[in-house]
Amino acid sequence: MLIRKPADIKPSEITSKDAYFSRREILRTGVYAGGSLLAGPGLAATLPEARGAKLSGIVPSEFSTDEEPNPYIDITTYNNFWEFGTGKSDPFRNAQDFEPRPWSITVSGEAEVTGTFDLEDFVKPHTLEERIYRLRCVEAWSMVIPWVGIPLASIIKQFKPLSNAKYLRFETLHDPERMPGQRGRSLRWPYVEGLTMAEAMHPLTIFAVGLYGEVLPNQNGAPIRLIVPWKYGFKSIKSIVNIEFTERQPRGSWQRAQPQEYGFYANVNPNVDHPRWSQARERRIGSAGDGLQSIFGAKKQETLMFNGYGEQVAHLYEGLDLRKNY
Ligand SMILES: Nc1nc2c(c(=O)[nH]1)N[C@H]1C(S)=C(S)[C@@H](COP(=O)(O)O)O[C@H]1N2
Ligand SMILES: [Mo]
Repeated sequence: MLIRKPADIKPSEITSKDAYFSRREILRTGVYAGGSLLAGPGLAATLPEARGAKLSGIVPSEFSTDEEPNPYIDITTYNNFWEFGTGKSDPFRNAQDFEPRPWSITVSGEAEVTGTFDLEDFVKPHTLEERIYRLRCVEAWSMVIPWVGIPLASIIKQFKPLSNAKYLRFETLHDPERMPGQRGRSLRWPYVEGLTMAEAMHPLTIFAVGLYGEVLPNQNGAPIRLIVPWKYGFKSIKSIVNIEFTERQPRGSWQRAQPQEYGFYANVNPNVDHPRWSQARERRIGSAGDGLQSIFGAKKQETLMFNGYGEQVAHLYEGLDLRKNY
């Protein structure tokens, strides 16, 4: 597929959600009514290499929100990915030449099974699911994104973590030749993030490999990234090459850069302000109805505790002071 620049995207594509969602209905009935179309659990996930290639065998998820997803153009042109620049339109512009293949992932640390795996082998034993999630950035904007991914729990189980594996630590690719933002010192590279094992095993946590039913675009973290929908967006680390099972709490890149502002947990919490701004409300990108990612016109809405996923995740933090553990 040709690289899509905003000028090449037809207005019909920008509002092509109708077409997209009727395709989803087909998927849905294919899975649940047709039954035999998909093999169900154990269906081998395949990841085509071509940009924008359609993913097949996607199963819908009970965890999807029924809110209207942002258009493809918002999700793929308004990004945060400092490896490709610090501006919101930099990743779209600077990640086009990035070649996310071949790709391998190294699993190390406190687990029975460790080693380096080709991406294809890493995802193959799993079933692809569509997960429509809210993404709430710490900078008080949000979007609704139809990811395609794999529950992280099913990936983790394959590696048989040992009982002293208390956390997972993730690293993004470090390759300044391929990631121009890494030639400067905007952050310490590689980008690092971490989760507790309970957070990583939670059914809402996924590794995303696609969006809108297609292979993940480079600017969104190709070929594989974390999605933790109840946490601020910075926890959802992109373009992962290393996964470590560890006993010690990992320190994330933002936590290291600004520990007074960014903590390990980073749960979305409207009651705990960032030292420099309120977290009580957020702007839904594009919601002003005037087309492209206008953060300025976007309507403000209340931010929900745990980004609206409290019923599913609040128990993970019982007894924890969320003011101290921000
Ligand atoms: N490696 C890496 N991962 C990253 C970032 C980054 O700069 N580098 N930015 C984070 C932040 S702050 C957000 S809000 C989300 C944005 O994801 P999106 O661009 O797909 O919407 O990615 C997160 N993952
Ligand atoms: Mo963010």
